[in-house]
Amino acid sequence: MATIEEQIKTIQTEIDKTQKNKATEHHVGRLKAKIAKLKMAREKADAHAKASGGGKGFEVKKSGDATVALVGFPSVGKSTLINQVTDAKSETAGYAFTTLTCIPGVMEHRGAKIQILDLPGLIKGAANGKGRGREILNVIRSSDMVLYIVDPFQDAHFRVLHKELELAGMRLNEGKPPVFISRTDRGGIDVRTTVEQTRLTDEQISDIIREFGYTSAIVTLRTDVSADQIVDILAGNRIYSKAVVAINKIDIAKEEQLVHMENMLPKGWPLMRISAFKGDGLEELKDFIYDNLGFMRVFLKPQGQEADMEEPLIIKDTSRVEDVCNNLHRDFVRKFRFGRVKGPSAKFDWQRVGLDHLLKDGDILTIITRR
Ligand SMILES: Nc1nc2c(ncn2[C@@H]2O[C@H](COP(=O)(O)OP(=O)(O)OP(=O)(O)O)[C@@H](O)[C@H]2O)c(=O)[nH]1
Ligand SMILES: [Mg+2]
Repeated sequence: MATIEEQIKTIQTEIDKTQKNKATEHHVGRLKAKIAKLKMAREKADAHAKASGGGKGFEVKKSGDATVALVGFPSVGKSTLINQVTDAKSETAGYAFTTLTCIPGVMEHRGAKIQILDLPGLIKGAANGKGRGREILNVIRSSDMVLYIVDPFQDAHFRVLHKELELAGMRLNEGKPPVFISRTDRGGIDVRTTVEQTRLTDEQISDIIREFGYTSAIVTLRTDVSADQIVDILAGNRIYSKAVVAINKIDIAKEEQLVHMENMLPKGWPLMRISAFKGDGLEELKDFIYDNLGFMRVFLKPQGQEADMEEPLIIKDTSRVEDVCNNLHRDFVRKFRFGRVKGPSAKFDWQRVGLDHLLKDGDILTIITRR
């Protein structure tokens, strides 16, 4: 009997051999569903081994307001970079696999403390465990943002790495597809859709769902669904996170090499050029990281006291007064009477606001509570 690993490999080889087009989408979707199911079984086995004192990962303690993982092939300059922008001291050298574990550093910028994780270089096959790939990918999965570091002389690297992250269940710069599947007791698989389905027939969609062991379910589609999206929803362990790219070593690259590299990257992704070694572009990179994490600063002014303009609260830039309350202490929401805001989100100074008021970067906020 083949091991889970071997079964996954056999199916993956078949997928890789199959030409991807409209006619094969359903077939490939079923194969991917089979892999997703095998991986779910593997995760269960892994969790069991861990609980009984088996494999050691190198998870790190999270700290700060957000965590960013450095992802790149060996020798692209990840450690050189973390040494420049954080307090970490990570070994660097001109040969591959210098870094062997996860090394955290903290970057303080615009009042935020951002944890950056230096990781061993990833290689092809990482998602199947090559070069401690599974441990590295687990750390990446639990970060808030991926910062790809690419070498301008290796134009094929990015695609290889991106594939490994995808195989590890990461969906970068994508939203969760609007597909809802709920198991029912009987009635078969009932597909309901609000938009025209051009890629798969109802029967093909049902086939893929049945691979997961469902015999009856209600499926609601609010998009022209792909086989991959159905598999993603049923696999359940997909991570939809943000990714940005820094092209390193610009000090030794020609303009046309940089442009060529940029053309190889997915359209519309946030992108920057740096030289970690020379220090070029690093202040801009700090802003770039901060901006893409989607933070804002809110200055708190306790009632009857001066506002604290030194240490703002760093929160998601979509936050409301209620989120600030939750961040401070759970009693704040329960005892909340009203807030007062001065700054970009206020119509006038010290506007009175409720829990659902949307805040903006640079606001000063006072929360008035009941005793
Ligand atoms: N010219 C130039 N060299 C760089 C730059 N950044 C890093 N290097 C060099 O590239 C080599 C590899 O750098 P590291 O920082 O060790 O690379 P890494 O990505 O951490 O490598 P692993 O730990 O093996 O995955 C070293 O010799 C660095 O000095 C850069 O911006 N310009
Ligand atoms: Mg390194």
